[in-house]
Amino acid sequence: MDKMQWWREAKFGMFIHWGLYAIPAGVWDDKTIPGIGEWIMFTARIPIKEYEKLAEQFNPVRFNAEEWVSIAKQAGMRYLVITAKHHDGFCMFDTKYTDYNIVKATPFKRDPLKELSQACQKEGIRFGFYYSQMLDWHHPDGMGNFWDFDPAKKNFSKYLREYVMPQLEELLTNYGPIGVVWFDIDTPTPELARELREFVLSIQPETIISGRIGQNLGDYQERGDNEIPPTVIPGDWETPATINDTWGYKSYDHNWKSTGQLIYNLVDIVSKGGNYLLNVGPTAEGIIPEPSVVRLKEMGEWLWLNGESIYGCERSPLPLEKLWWGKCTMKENKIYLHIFAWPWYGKLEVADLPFAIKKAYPLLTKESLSFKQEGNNLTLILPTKPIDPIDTVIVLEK
Ligand code: H79
Repeated sequence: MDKMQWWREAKFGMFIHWGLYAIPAGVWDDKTIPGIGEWIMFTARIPIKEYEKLAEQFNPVRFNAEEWVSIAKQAGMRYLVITAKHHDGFCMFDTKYTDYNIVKATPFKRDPLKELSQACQKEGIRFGFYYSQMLDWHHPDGMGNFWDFDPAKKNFSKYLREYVMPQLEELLTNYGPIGVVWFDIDTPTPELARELREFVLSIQPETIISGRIGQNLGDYQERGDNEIPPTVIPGDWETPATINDTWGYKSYDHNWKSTGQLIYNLVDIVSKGGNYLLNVGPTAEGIIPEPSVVRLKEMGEWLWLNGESIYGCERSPLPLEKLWWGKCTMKENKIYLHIFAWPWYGKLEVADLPFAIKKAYPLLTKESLSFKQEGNNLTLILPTKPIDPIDTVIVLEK
């Protein structure tokens, strides 16, 4: 069976950005640092010797893997990807290749990836990890840190072969089946990218590798951060996205997208053939911010009732640019019309239908709607008011 099958059906995953940057949470030396929270070391040019000290304070005693996984599950998410090592180089897992890790350098001493991988396995959520293979601001041979190291003296292939690959081996050996390895920022040469890919697959051949391994060697295409393409896209692809404007926790970022917007984004992405990897940035105490939890729960409630029109669905058979009222997904003999803007005059015209319709009904009530089809054009009589306040799904059956 195709190793992409589960991923294609899943559609919705949880991204988790968690690391030392959750402690400053966007503030350094009493100054608010602009931009995304996990980049604070770079943006504020914090010397390694200073940033390292955060580890001594990192003690997220309220972290509970089962709680996080149950938040993902209740949201209707089918896979989870957590930062094992972000650009700051701090390892959120136990590793023998550096002491700069959560087990050896913090009072916490626990391995959250171990606990999360086990909780995921128990709940039937696919577990994956993010690993920054290109940027590492702590390793002398990793890329990106020009304020502590001389970039001209870096030996990147040595870092990749003698540090990144051994760590990947640990991650691919000690945490059970790995659904996804999420690389970020393209590996600089085709040779190194190929070596990296083959190394991962030599340990777990079923693991899916993100497009940002670079050089067109990923198993699917990764879109830009928060980028939803304007049209239907062929092949497997994913949009990684934030709920507010940061990945790593920032104490003062309150720019939360509404639940309606998040459901719209999910449907939009699925209608174009992609997956939605939606991020949460837990605090230094180990808590997923409440505004995120509330929105995920509301998404889950919608998905609980309307999931049939999302999971395992194919891209829209109708030209999306003509659907002023919403989006469209499809599965087997059914077309799902996702109506976000309710036609006030109680009638919907749908053009370009690929087949003759035998039945039409709202997914929530299953009560037949009357319709008339002439050729590829359908006129559908709608209830006077939407049934779901965000997205009422109408099923058209062949
Ligand atoms: O992990 C998340 C981001 O940290 C990572 N990808 C997602 C999934 C990412 N890596 N690089 N980028 C995002 C591009 C970063 C651009 C910026 Fe900046 C960082 C904009 C603001 C801070 C550096 C400083 C570049 C411009 C200013």
